[in-house]
Amino acid sequence: MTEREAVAGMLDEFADRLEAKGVEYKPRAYRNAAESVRDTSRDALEQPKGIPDVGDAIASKIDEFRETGRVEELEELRDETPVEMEALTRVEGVGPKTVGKLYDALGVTDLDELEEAGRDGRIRNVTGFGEKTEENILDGIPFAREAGERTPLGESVPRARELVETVEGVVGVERAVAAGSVRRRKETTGDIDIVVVSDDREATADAFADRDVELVQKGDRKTSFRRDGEEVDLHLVEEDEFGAALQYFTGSKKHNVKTRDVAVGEGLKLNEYGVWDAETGERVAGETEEEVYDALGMGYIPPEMREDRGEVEVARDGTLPDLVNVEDVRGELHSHTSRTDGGATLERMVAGAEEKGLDYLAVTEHTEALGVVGGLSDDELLTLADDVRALGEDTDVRLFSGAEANVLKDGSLDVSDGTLSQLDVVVASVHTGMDMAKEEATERLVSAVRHDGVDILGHPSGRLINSREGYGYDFDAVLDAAEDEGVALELNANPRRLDIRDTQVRRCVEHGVPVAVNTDAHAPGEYGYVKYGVWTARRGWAEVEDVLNTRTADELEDWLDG
Ligand code: DGT
Ligand code: CA
Ligand code: CA
Ligand code: ZN
Repeated sequence: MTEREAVAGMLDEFADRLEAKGVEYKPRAYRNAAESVRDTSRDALEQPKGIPDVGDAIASKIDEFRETGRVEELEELRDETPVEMEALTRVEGVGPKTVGKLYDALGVTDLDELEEAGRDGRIRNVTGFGEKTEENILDGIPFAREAGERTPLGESVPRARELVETVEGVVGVERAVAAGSVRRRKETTGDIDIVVVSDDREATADAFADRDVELVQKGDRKTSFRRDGEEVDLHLVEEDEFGAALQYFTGSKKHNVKTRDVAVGEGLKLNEYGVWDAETGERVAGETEEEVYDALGMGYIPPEMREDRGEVEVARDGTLPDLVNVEDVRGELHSHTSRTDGGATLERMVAGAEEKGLDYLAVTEHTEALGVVGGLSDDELLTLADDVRALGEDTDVRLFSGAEANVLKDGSLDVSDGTLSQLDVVVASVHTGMDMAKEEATERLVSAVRHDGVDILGHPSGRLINSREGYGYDFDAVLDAAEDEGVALELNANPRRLDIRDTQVRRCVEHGVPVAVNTDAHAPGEYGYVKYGVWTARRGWAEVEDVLNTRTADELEDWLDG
């Protein structure tokens, strides 16, 4: 965890615990501060008062946290309401307020006690709860339990990067590379695997045993420890084994089984140390991954594809796709500003896009039905569009006006056709009334896609990784409609969403339905989410032409007009 994440996590916990006590306004302030801290530069923490949304009170808590590793007032809040906040709020429909109420009424502190209270029918008797709520809570517990065991990629990637840097500084270490599911960019990861080349494996392992970590296992081939509740496996190898080890520990297990079968078929032996001729015992590869795949008669398979979903077969045929890269994405088609729930003004969002080197940016604000975030009326949307056009005169970024229209329960949109026709980019998304049956959800999404004004269907499933399962829907029906209508499906790149998911990208690629890799940025720092989207697109075998926003601004304009 970076220091910024740790500080932001502390502020979020503060917000949750204040909210659980029924405190008003303050939680919002802590949450805004947490968002700003995530968005700021590393050095800004030295002077927290200079960070947007951080006032005196919050600044002094940040100082206290950085000096002592704890915050007294937060400790008091934890003592007062000794609940496992993080675990409990993972249950769909259970927020900090609910946690506070259930603790006060029933003394519920963790998932087991929550389940027991539900089974005993005690939740329905708490004021403000009922039988239906109790049932929903019970339904959500298994998902919440499972979610606790895996870390979202958005957290494990920065963590792995930081760990690799640390490992590189340990005695004997010549090289360290993250492997496993982190390297394959799977949406959630179980633990972090790092392949470490060391010229003194014992000294390297010893050095870790001496560190301030919870050691799980120490050996000269593998050393494991826990840090911040997460397990890290260091796989210690020799320089000439590096490629074979990286290939093996990147996995997936199923991919490895497949590659080993291929090796056997070729009269070879493959393991984490290298590739050998099965008959003569002569070593034929091992130093690099490329060499390993080459020895097996395959082109280099990108880590994101290694899931045994046909990649070994196409690699043998020489027909591996040429996957899209982060640098191929030219622009952003889904963004927000402080006119609704964004954290930055339109001007700052545009300046941020320019700094990021984007060729184009669509400003797609929330619309009226999203009352909670102050969604814009038709008139306000048109004013925004005028402002966007005016700003466009003074910037190198091609600006597109737009909206993220709400798909209402009956599948209609909360913006008039006349208004939509005056906007360049229309994303349609479901934000409310998500408690619906599969057929209902499918019909709702299909009608949105069939709407004349819509260009992109936003975060189709509504899921939030590890916290909301999302409504189920018939993906193929939506895909067919999108194909008919020439509508793109969004791959929301926010690492909390990654929606559509990798396997659905693959279906889009097969059907020629364009995928829009959108960050849904609510602050300039979030343009950086694009990498998570591109990685997920790569897991779905997407090439440059499969991703809508790899097009030039002119090409995109043609697509929008077509
Ligand atoms: P995770 O940690 O659950 O997100 O998933 P992975 O893929 O990182 O799995 P992990 O950490 O258990 O092991 C890392 C890699 O090591 C895995 O992707 C493939 C390789 N590996 C581990 N155990 C086995 C095994 O029993 N057979 C084979 N063929 N490979 C294995
Ligand atoms: Ca792993
Ligand atoms: Ca592992
Ligand atoms: Zn949005």
